[in-house]
Amino acid sequence: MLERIPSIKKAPDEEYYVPGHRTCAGCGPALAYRLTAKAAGPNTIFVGPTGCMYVANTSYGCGPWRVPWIHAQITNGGAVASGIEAAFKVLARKKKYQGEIPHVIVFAGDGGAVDIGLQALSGMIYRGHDVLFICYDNESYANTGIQTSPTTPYGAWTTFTPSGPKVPEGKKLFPKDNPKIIAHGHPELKYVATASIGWPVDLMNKVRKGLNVEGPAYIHIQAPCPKGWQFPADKTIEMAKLAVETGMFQLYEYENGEYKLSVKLEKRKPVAEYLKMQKRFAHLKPEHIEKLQAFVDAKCAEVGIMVPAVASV
Ligand SMILES: Cc1ncc(C[n+]2csc(CCOP(=O)(O)OP(=O)(O)O)c2C)c(N)n1
Ligand code: SF4
Repeated sequence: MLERIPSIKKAPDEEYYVPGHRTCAGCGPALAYRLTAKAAGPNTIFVGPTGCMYVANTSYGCGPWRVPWIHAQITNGGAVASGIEAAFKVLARKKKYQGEIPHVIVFAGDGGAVDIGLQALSGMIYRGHDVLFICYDNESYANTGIQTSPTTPYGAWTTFTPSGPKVPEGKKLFPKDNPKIIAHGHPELKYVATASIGWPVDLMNKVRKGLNVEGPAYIHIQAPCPKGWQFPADKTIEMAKLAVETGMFQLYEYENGEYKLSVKLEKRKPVAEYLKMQKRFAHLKPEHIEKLQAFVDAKCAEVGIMVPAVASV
């Protein structure tokens, strides 16, 4: 049983994701990995589907994990983790393995969780494997040079959604809401939460809760990407906080059919305050921003964030 972490002061000192990796300066997903590894501790196996948190961390021929890690295809993180979990179970049953059963954690990008990897994720949860599946959401296919994924926001520039005369907003589609897709229709699922690197203690506690349940858990972590979103490397945490404060990303746990909000907002900031900090939204016109604001208002209402968006002066 992993204990609740009451504060930053009481957070474990030990690092299981150590210095030395070719991630960008200010990389949000790298911080998400560090916090996840810290919360999970030594008895852990990581599964890394292809993406920045595989390629950037292991370039070249090395890796920053103090615990076992295995590469998976971007298509099959959930299936590889299922196999590892099943192998430990059967070896223990046959008395060929006597140690403690390790935590198995998939650390997948949004492509590897929400798009190309969704089928294997759903299958893993359906079969009830005791695995924590984490999506680190940097809102694009980043490692391949920033292409649109289903979590890329409406209106965001990517190399697959450039703004032009025919499509002035860049990306026309609104994002897929994976925590809610996973939360429904999977009877074996034990825990769903969203988290943000802007709230590290909350994030680590959700990781621990997800590992403590017996059965599958899914945590969707928003992790800003300075390269893809085009903001300065020292603004990553500010961006993570603004995402939550504007309601662009909602922080909650979903258990027994109910949303429990993790952060109490007195008011929301308008999405425009978030968009103007990132060059990926620089081409947006007022009508696009209005459309995005209406979408965010509806998303917030869905989970019970009822406070209005009020401009800060
Ligand atoms: C089956 C398959 N299709 C495409 C690729 C090419 N590819 C390598 S990394 C990557 C991007 C992964 O995106 P995501 O999962 O969001 O992680 P990120 O790079 O953003 O961290 C892609 C498409 C691949 N490796 N395998
Ligand atoms: S492109 Fe984004 S996710 Fe990838 S290493 Fe750089 S900051 Fe991190």
